Amino acid sequence: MIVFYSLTSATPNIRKISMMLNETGLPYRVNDIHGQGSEKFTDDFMAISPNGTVPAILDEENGAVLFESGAILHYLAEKSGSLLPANIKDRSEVMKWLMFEVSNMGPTMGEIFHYMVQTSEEIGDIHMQRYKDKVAQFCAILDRQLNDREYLCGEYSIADIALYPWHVVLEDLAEVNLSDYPNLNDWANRISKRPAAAAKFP
Ligand SMILES: N[C@@H](CCC(=O)N[C@@H](CS)C(=O)NCC(=O)O)C(=O)O
Repeated sequence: MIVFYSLTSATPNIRKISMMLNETGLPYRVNDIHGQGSEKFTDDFMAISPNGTVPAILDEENGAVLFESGAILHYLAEKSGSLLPANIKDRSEVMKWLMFEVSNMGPTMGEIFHYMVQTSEEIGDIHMQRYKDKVAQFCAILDRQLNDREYLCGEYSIADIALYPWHVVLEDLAEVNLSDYPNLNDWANRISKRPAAAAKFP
């Protein structure tokens, strides 16, 4: 059984893992760590996730402990034998786009989310505009990648799962004009029809 450390509110990083668990059908149970801030920095949780972030997982079958959504997606793909190609060239392609998402879209949208939703601290317009410009740049790159593909790497994979929950909030948080990115929109519509994407959290 996989123990899925999560929060009651389904943030995009958390949704990536609930989507993946639902896609693979791996048995899991949710351990809700009850909110943000000091509450979740217990010794037990910090031993699981030293950066104090969710999502995190524990695989009770073999004792594997993972934090960082990209590493968790990779682990669940390996464990289930799905959504990651066996061939090294195709597999590297998926890992490349997964890394692109977790080191660019995730952190930049995370900053926007923090300043717009989680804190009343003011951030100067120049900083917020920089984040929004970066998100627009990522959208343009992704839209080009999807020009002649149904999914980021051809077949549906963990690279798509890492991106989809951010796409859902692009317009509201980063004021992205979704109609500027038609390939990205078609891609999101395709994924939205998958039962695992439509399922209520978790
Ligand atoms: N790079 C991490 C980011 C995880 C992250 O920022 N999680 C948020 C919730 S979506 C969190 O736990 N924030 C609380 C904090 O940073 O203290 C990942 O991809 O898993």
